[in-house]
Amino acid sequence: MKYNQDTRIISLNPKGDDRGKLIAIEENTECLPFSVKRVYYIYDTTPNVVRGKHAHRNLKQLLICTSGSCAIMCDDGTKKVEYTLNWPDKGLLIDGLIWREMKDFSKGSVLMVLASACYDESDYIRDYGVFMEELKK
Ligand code: T46
Repeated sequence: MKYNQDTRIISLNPKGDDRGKLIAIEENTECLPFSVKRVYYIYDTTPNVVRGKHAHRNLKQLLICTSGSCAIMCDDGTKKVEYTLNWPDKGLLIDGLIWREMKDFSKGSVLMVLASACYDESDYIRDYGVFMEELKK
């Protein structure tokens, strides 16, 4: 297959003292194994909505639920794994051709995403049949 396929939870390292916690993330490290070209965040999500429902051909992303919780279903075409993001010190790496759906957003949740490339609609596959066909290439 000509695409990467990797999903995994990455533990981030909080620096804590009696004032609270702080997490710093630097690019091209174990916490963030790519260079960041874009940051976006999803908030004020409508109850019971399912977002995503697409794959990316080449994008690498680290998803962090900085507030509240949400669930991310990742499908590599052979198996589906659901990850719960419910703490700011956990990130979900999604690298390459993975179908993803985000759901169960708690009230007030904020899902922050660090991405390896600028927004490019041509990197999206928004049809599940096309995604399965692309996997065979
Ligand atoms: C992903 C999941 C986790 C932009 O103009 N620039 C951007 O960088 C992004 C991400 C989106 N947009 C526009 C495109 C749409 O008109 O914002 C609107 C909503 O985007 P979309 O429907 O793709 O959002 P989600 O939540 O379904 O998916 C997003 C990312 O698009 C996607 O890359 O992996 O979050």
